[in-house]
Amino acid sequence: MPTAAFSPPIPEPLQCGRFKLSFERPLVMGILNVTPDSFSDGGQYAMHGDALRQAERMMLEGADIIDIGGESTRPGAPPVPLDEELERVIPLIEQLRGANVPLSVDTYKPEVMRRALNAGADLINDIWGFRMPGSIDAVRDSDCGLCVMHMLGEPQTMQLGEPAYGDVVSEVSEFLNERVTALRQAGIARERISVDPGFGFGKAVVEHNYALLARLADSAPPADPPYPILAGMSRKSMIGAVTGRPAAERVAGSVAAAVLAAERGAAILRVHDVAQTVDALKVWAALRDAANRAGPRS
Ligand code: 9MG
Repeated sequence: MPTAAFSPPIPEPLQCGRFKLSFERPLVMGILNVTPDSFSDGGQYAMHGDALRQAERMMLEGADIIDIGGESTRPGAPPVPLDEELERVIPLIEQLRGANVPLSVDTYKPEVMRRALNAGADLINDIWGFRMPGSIDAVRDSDCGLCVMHMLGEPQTMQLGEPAYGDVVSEVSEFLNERVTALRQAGIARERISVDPGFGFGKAVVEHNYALLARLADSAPPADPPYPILAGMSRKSMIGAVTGRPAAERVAGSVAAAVLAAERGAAILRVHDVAQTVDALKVWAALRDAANRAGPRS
């Protein structure tokens, strides 16, 4: 029996504001939390100067996208008022706009989306999957990329009870399909849309998150060519649960998860530890390319 060549299908390029992102190799999105209560940065980058230095470091380390967030999404984190979020995020977009890197903004608030796009953001990363009233309108008339994420419940309460699914993978896929259909019906081009199963957002820590990782491609809407999948597992509880380590010591586990997601078709990996993830993905891509050159083994 010949062994299949090692090649998850490559999605079409993603239209992303000033950029068109190709996925011949998985891209690395560096996390820039501009929040005093960030779950893994502990607020040390809350100052804009620190955040800028952190962004510059991630770019030097090979980040393909910078994801700027002004409100923590960790379970139980309190919502941030609109003005506060704008003050955290907009000056950073303005200052980073000159760098040749796509700028993503992690927000679900339509007003933040509008202001971020006016300031020069290239991608809107919405953990609410563009369900907030006005959010689709806020992005419709630009050419920004969108990341549509699955979440069960909301950040304040999502991990309080035991999240329940029949089959988590098919339910996430159905949800993302419904959201993508709503975006397409609103006139948003297919080439602007990426999808995300939302690791840690209303999922049982081990059972659901690892089922989604195991069948990552099936968690996306059925589509040919596939929508690019973004996977964010970096330093999350699903890594801590199996390694027994606190957030600051989850680098190796997070890098392993990123590689395993790339192998299962992830196009973008959202990570804290850019340098380590970039290196690991280079090794993975070299193996993939060698396996593909060799063709099927008999
Ligand atoms: C903001 N944020 C935190 N975790 C995330 C994840 O897994 N995916 C996306 N798209 N955004 C996330």
